[in-house]
Amino acid sequence: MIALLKAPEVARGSNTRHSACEVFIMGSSSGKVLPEPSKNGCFSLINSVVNFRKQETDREKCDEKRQAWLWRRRRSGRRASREGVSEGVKELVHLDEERMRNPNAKFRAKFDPRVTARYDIKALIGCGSFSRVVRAEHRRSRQPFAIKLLEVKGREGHEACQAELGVLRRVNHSNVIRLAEVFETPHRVYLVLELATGGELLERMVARGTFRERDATKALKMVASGLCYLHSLGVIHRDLKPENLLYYHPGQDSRLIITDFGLACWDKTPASFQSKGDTSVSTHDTNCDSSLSAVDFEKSRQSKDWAVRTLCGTPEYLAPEMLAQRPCGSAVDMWALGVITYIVLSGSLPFDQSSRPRLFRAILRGSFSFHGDPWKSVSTLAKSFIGHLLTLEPEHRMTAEEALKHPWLVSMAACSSNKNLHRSISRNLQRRASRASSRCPSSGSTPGSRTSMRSGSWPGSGPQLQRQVTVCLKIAA
Ligand code: PIT
Repeated sequence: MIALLKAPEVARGSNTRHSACEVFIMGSSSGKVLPEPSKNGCFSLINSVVNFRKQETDREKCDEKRQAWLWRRRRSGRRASREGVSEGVKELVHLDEERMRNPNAKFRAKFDPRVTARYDIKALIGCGSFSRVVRAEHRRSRQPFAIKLLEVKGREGHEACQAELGVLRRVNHSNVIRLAEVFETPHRVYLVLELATGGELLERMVARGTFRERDATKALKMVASGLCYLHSLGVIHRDLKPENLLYYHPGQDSRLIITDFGLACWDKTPASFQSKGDTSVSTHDTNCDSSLSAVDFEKSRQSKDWAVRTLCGTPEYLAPEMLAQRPCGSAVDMWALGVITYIVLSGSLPFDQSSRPRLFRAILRGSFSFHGDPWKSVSTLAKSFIGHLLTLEPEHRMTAEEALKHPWLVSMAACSSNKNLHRSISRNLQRRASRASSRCPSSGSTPGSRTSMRSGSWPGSGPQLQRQVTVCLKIAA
């Protein structure tokens, strides 16, 4: 039986969680992209790693002190200007007010001068508790990039960050976010990533006037392609959801990119050893067994409470083997792909119970249905695709390679229904969003959602969309 427990805050770098409701909310990373096309659309892999370990602690501390000093001066300055005090102080106040007028200055200050020497920080495009994503421009080439800033706290934070970096440094595929450069300091890591400006998967679906099965296959083929590549390397994403799928540019022909590797790890299940051989994965230190990261494992070991384990992910997308604490491999991503396909075709979730225990029971039973609108208009082939992904036993679940060979994807739904599903999908998405906001009106999202630009729903994006948040749960076995 699974019980959700309240537990103390667990720091883990980019994915640091805050206790809220019955779960820990993770400051998951990436952000909504403003629709600004890249100038030349090309991406060059710089692949350099800049490490300024030494003097950095001092520099960061110094920066923080300077900020605090400025803040104090601002307050005393305001008082001074009211009381007509010295010109010097007034100048400081002026500088500071300038900073207030320019909100970018606040997050710009978080960037190491060596980063800003190379990149012009343009705007904040995403924000989590311990990470921020900004749009930046390489000063010399004028090429646009996204820079993810990770606040790294303690040894655990470092380990988690290194795991994320380890994955990002290895990947190079058109449907997976590419890392260009890394700047490391003892307390911060700056990931320079390719800039995706085309918006998230559901956001784009809703923005269109039409959406047919063929459109769904186009998107899902790209996701399956990215997954096939990741799984061939032995990488498991573990937090696949529409919010982590970004279009590279706003055009119709844009590729779709898998982002956010904050929970990614290396596959160490026996099946992966058999297919890839020990050597390909043995050099990596992150353990995926029972869906516990090395850090989580260490935490639960230290807590001496072996009956309680931490599980990270987005509840609605968690595979049954994760909940059952069985060994988890790349099949967990395929389950998530099944959930995504279901949403893309209907605007609703296959497992959508209002309480987490009920939700988890439904997932463990694998009980979902194709009832309601618009399932009558959806082809049997599309339902077969979903059915092969939402299969309880991971060994029987379709792999990414098999998904790419499924007739629904291969034919691009040529023999499927040509009905426009857009209206039903938008209506279902909207219904879900308003249900969630009435449950938790302040956040506009599910109870306990993280406060970030990406949580809740997007203002001004037509129908309001509901986001599922990444959480860490303590589960009692
Ligand atoms: C973009 C635009 C954007 C977010 C991102 C990239 C974030 C990417 C990302 C986040 C991660 C990670 C790898 C990539 O591990 O809005 O171009 O946590």
